Amino acid sequence: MRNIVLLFLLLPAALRAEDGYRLWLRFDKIGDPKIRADYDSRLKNWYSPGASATLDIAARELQTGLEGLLGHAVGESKTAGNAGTIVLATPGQAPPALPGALLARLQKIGKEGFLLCTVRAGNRQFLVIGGGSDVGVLYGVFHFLRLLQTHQSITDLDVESAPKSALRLLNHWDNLDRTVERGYAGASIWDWHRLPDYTDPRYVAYARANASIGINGAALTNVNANALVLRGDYLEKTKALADIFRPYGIRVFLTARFSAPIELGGLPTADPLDPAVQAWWKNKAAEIYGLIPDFGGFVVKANSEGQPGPQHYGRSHAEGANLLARSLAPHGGLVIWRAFVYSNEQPEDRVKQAFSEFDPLDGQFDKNVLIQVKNGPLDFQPREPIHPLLLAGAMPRTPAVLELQITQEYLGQANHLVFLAPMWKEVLATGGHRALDGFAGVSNIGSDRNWTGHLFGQANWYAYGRLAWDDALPAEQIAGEWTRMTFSNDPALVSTLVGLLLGSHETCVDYMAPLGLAHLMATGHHYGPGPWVNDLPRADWNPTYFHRADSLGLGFDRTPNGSNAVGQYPAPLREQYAGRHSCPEKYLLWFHHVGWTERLQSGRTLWEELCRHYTGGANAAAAMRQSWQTLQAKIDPERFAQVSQLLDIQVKEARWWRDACLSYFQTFSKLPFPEGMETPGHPLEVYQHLDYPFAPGIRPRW
Ligand code: GCW
Repeated sequence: MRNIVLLFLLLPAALRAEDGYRLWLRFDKIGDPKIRADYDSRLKNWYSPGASATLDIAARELQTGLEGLLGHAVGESKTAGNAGTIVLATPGQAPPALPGALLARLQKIGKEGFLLCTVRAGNRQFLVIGGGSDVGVLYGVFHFLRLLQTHQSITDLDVESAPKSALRLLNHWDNLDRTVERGYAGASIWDWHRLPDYTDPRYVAYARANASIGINGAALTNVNANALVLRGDYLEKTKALADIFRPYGIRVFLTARFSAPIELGGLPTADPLDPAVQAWWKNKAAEIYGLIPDFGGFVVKANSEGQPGPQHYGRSHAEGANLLARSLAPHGGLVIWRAFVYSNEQPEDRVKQAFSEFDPLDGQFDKNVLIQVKNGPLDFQPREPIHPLLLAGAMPRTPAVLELQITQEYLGQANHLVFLAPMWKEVLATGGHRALDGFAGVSNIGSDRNWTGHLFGQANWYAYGRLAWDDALPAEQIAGEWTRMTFSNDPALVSTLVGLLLGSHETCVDYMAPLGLAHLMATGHHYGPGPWVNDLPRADWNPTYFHRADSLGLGFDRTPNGSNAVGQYPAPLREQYAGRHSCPEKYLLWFHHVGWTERLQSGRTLWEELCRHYTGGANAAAAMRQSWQTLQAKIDPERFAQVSQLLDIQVKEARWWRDACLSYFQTFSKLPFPEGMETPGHPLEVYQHLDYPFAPGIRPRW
């Protein structure tokens, strides 16, 4: 047996099965002898000042990371100032060898911040990984290892970094039965049935991966919530997870079902003004904090898509949020209240409803309430303009969390390679957005061996963490880091994959919903095109409500002549979006109804441009596959094959989206395809009758 283990360890990394489980935390021996020799000469051993669970993890990560990358043992040093020692330090546990100026910087850096610094003392040189606290050291270690993994120079290192937002959360839409709403990577990783006694080793791997990119909180359960998770036995299960995550700097949040006092407490009402309801939440909060002293708080979806909420009792969102906030406040907990609300009974344009509902409530929320706002005003579509609640001036007295969707519900799910950092950067780069108090990312993690279903889904998890830490990071840098850590530093591979990643979002927009179109997908599972759907019980669930195709043209008029959704934007965006010619073409049909033969900037008509975008997208998907194929010799067979097969699906489905949407829109435009352009493979009815009853990720029934 021992021989087999030894044999495995001696096998070159390339020959081991590469199933993606290790994510970007791969510490295989650096191939380039020059780079390795340079690191070798500077990194002899490590010193840790003290004992805490977090510092122990940091030291262990540092040691195993270095041993892997350098290919030999790297031991612990009992003293801090020797040449080549990597010194871990916090303000409270700084060894005497640490220069005073460095200590002063550490004291100012904030709990989660870190400092990587080369120190020269006489003719000795050592390296400090300092943190504002123990978890800062852990973040510093992961960042340092990232520098080595990506072959950066560590001569005269001086890197200082601290997160801009205090809340960097994952939101899992995981149900207690282990199904995952909008999950495409297998079952939920939370094995509720066997918790708390059995703790899957994956929980540690999960916490470690998140810590490596600075994620510091997780809401474990679906916002379409089940009250059961607040029952005593489930709280014990949550406690087991919280205990595992704590040393990694991760706090646990739960989703609170507004009607829990009825369902769990047996009360006749969940009215926020009812004293018995208030007492129930107070006791529940005390029970939770008795088990989990650092519990983060509640994430709440209320009065939205059938979820219970304060409006059932004639109360406002503020009254509802404050009910929970007051139960958590004595313990330091937060209420993260989602602004994703819309109602069919409301005749108002759906994209206006969240702003209309929430903006007037500014100033009415308790201090420990934050509003969680999706990046766009509709619903995680392939492209949306920024949500007006995220712009400066909106709700200035209410802290805001930006909600991004990592799981690709509307972007090809786990079948398409779509790198989301460029899309998120579009929102973050919109002029005049407000300061963000936190980030929430709807997770794409599941029980699949490679965590995210599509190997490249890992890039979106990674990018989310990096951007939540520092939203100024360029998408290109993030793509480069991920590629180098996940595959290799081979220059041709890096430039090919970075190019492929950076172009993939625009490609997907082109083949799904170009020029500002949105919500064209099929019903329920949201998989594939369904622009023709117009028979759903709620008007604003129908694609036809959103694209407004008719014999004259295409697009939703949201100017003052139409729904005036532009009126929710401050100047100068308001005027820019309202003007037919000043509106960026990527948002054109979101804000304007444009005639089929009207000319766009290119001089071509809308119909021609639409055909060109859809066709260009389908062609670009084929080009993505081609560029992946050029890398075959540089990538291990397992990962190469998985991605190749999924790219085949993507190419096929890009074509499907193009053909289905263009065939359908042609029934309105009544115009021929531009000269030389291929026509759809099938008549429209064929696309309309495709049916995917078991597509994954559908919302379960309660
Ligand atoms: O994107 C839509 C999804 C729903 C989801 C909802 C929300 C959790 O289709 O599945 O419900 O948004 O964000 O609440």
